[in-house]
Amino acid sequence: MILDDLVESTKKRIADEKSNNNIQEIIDKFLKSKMGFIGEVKHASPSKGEIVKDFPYIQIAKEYSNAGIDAISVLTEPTYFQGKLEYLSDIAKNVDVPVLRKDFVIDPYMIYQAKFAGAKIILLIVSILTPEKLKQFQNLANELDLAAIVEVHSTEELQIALDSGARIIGVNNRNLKDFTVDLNNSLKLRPLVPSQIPFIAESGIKTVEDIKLLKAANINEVLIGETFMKAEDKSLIIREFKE
Ligand code: IGP
Repeated sequence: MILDDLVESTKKRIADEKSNNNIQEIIDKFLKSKMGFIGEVKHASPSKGEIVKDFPYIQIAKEYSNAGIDAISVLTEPTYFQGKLEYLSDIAKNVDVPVLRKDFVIDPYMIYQAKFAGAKIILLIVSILTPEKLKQFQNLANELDLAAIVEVHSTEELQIALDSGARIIGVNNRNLKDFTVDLNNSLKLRPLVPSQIPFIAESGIKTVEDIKLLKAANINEVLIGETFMKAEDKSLIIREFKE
């Protein structure tokens, strides 16, 4: 029967689209990096307003990619960050490195959207989700073969993240309530994360000294937005930070 055949071939087609061992590849890449970089494509932010006037986002993503970074984070939140999902889909089509949907994921729909737009990674922020939703969203991400960075800001949130089965941890050095930034937040939480879980330090990273400090603390990846966005020559600053 043609219909049976169609169901079988559709099953296979969808299974192939959903999964290609992406999560494990990303985890392995992050663990191997000592230390790697995630560059962020961000037009504006609530703490800084408009960060750059010109926003040739595909060009910026290509510069990051050519400079050998491990992933590209793309803000898709429109109101405070002037982001768009379209930026992400355009970038994903134009670079080979994995793209992260940076947004305030509160609905499973946003995870399907990310997958469909070509993202390989999503961000899940512990402080805006219940522990149940956090688990549910990670299950969905696992099913779609999307890596999830679970973002925390405190020891308590880190515990919730680890209990929920997080496979990648991001520590935000910026307090999302008052926007203060403290790199010590990453240094303090680093020893509490098992070594098989990639540890990403996020926000407020500006200087070679910052990089040295985080590298010495055994951090796998740093996520940098503003400093890279403002740099005239992105390959130069990334080279300096890599040394
Ligand atoms: C980048 P910075 O200070 O380098 O521009 O920060 C990134 O960490 C920051 O944009 C960020 C963020 C978030 C934005 C971290 N977590 C959650 C929106 C939502």
